[in-house]
Amino acid sequence: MSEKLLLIDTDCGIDDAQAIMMALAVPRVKVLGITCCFGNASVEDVCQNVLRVLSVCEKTQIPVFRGAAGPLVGTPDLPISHFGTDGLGDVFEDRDSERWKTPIQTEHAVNSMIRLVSENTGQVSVVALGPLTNLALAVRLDPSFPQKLKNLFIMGGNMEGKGNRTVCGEFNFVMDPESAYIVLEEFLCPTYIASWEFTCRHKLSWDYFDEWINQDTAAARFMKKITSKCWAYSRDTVTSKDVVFGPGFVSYDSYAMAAAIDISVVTGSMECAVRVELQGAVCRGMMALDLCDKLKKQHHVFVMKECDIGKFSQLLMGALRQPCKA
Ligand SMILES: [Ca+2]
Repeated sequence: MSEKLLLIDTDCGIDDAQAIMMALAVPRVKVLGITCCFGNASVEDVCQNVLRVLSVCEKTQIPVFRGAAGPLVGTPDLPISHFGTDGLGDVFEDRDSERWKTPIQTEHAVNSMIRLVSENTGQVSVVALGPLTNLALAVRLDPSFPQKLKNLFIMGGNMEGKGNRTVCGEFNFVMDPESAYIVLEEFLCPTYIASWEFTCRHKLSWDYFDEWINQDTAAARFMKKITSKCWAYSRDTVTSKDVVFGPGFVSYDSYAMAAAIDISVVTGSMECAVRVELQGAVCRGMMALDLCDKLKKQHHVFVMKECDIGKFSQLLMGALRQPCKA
């Protein structure tokens, strides 16, 4: 099977770390670079978090680029505490040390995306795991950027109008609705979306989680550590996810990553036009599905609906079997 080229755009919190590890664990996947965006934490923390993940997986040859520090419009709604103030559960004492700052590339994330995709036209899958600010900036700097992609996988948005950050808004889209709008209007490449509801509807059990983090590997010990004090991984915490979908463990970003690695993980999807609401008092940042073609948009996306949970859980289990031999 031929090698898959991935470019990962992330606001590296704990679930991003899980998704990135999933990609690093698959031998036929080559990660060209990881571009960072604000979101779960400041972009500075996000860069450091990615470097920690690469370090534990012994993949520090993969370049890490600093990108957008805030949304296109307005100020970032920080600090976010879903995964701790640093995005990785506030368990490390060497935050901001030179070890985690020095390796960050000097090239800006958006320039690096355009360069890496242009060097591999038609071959790169972009996996977007955070606010879509870097991608929106990329299409503004290079309008041909989307058509140079092989495809685009996004974790974000809604398919049922249910929200986690706001009443109807999913975190990644609500953090920068204008960027989400630009990407879904202007990226005409094949686009696959793992919405918040899709990920929650395919949650895994806490028994799976326990087995997963108790594997005897460096990556599993790392995951056990970063989830140890995080309220989002406490069985006693009731979140909006639990209220709407029932209890369980959801590795949100990993669903978009799994689809990028092996599209057969997605066993059903809705093919339709979508648009992000920018004006609504309640619905700003919500993704609307145009199932009856009212918008008359030519470009349709694939909104994931069904998942092969067996394949998904195997890919996720493998994510923590690292470092693995090349
Ligand atoms: Ca994320």
